[in-house]
Amino acid sequence: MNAPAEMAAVDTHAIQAMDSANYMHPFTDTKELASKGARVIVKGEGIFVWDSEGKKILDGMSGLWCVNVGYGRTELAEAAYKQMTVLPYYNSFFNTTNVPAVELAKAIVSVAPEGFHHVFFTGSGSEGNDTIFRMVRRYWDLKGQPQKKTLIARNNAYHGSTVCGASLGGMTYMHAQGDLPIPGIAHIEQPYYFEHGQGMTEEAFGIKAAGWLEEKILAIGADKVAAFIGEPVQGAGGVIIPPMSYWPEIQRICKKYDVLLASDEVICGFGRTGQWFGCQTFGYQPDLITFAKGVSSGYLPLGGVLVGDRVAQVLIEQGGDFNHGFTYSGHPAACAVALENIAILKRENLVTRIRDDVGPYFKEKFEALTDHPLVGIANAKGLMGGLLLVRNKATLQRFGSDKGIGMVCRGHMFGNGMIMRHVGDRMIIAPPFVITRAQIDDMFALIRKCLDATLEDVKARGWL
Ligand code: PXG
Repeated sequence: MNAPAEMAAVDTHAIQAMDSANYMHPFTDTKELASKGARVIVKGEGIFVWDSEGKKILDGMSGLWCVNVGYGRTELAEAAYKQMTVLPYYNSFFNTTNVPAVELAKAIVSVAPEGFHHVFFTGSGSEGNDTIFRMVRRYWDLKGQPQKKTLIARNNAYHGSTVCGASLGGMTYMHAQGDLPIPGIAHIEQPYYFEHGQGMTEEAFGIKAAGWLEEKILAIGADKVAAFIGEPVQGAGGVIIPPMSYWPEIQRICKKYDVLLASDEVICGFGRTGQWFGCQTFGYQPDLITFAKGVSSGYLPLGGVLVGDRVAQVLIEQGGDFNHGFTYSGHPAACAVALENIAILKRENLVTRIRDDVGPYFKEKFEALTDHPLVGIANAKGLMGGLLLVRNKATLQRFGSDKGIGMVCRGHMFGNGMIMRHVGDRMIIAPPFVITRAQIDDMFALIRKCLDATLEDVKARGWL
């Protein structure tokens, strides 16, 4: 596919100059970026994007884990257009509602796991997790146990970038800026088999890692713990796929100590793991589910919380006002787009296709990358995967954080027209759901070429 004909000509240098003059990017060293100039993405179609120089790039990250139905979906543009011409915005405060929000809540409930009948809308995943933080505390207040306040999360988790989201998250480099986490949040170690489970079976490690939750609950006191929150698969943390024994054991522990269980499905929700929700793939029944990204395939910003019956009943029956919400909660245009997005997922069987067809095919190819000299471990679930770049395959010796091996590899990926993100010495991938088997073949040929280029580079640097 060549660059689509209608792509407008863009003056890259002019845009870069304006970019560095006025635009502060997220998670970016603005001074450094200004010295290099930002990459300008101008167009997307299917699984590809194009930059302003006309370079075609296979988007192995679906934007930022969100453009699941692929780029260039006119159905979604039309849904937004139609809704905006009728009612672009109205709020859901003060006893009002709007049609797309109502219809979307029903559509989300229709694909949700059993026991979920209510949806709270936000504008993003971070706001979704802020909502969970406030909602679980409200729940325990209403239950007459206001001292049950602490939320337990995990190291290397990502739950967003608001004060609460960053605090729930376990990214130490985020905590380091601005005295986070806020009080009332505790962390346990992540279920990363490679780092913490060597010498054990994966199954035994899953039980052990879940046991860290029990230890933490006992250390804090079960009467003070409100909830545990975790991503089914940690995405931004490097696609850390827990052993299958992990989540059911977490569930057992939460039940035992009467701790609410929240599943942050901002990445896993709406099909990424081959089921509508990651908790279905990993066999647990949370009380609350955060969603965002894939609900609208990122075409418009939208997030929220699926509120399980246990929590909803208390909030609704006894709660009165829940003093929480956002200007854009239930935004009509965003909801109209999400509604059409869910219709596409259903119409094209995209979730089942991940479970039965492209998912297993992708997994086989991804895990086969371990035959490459640089790849120590590679694991995939659904349409997401993570691999570890190593210096020595036999011993799984790592390069060391000073080397920045992931950055080097990412550079070769981009140089060759492939987007795979790095997290430390892990390379991660989450392509759009619409990827075909033939495109998967092409993608892995490209990835292998990039890994070869990385290997040559690493040798030239004398790192081996
Ligand atoms: N929870 C999870 C599990 C996420 O992955 C959020 C919450 C926050 O969502 P918002 O919409 O507030 O950004 C996320 C977002 C990365 C990366 O580098 C991942 C996210 C965001 C930015 C970068 O992988 N995930």
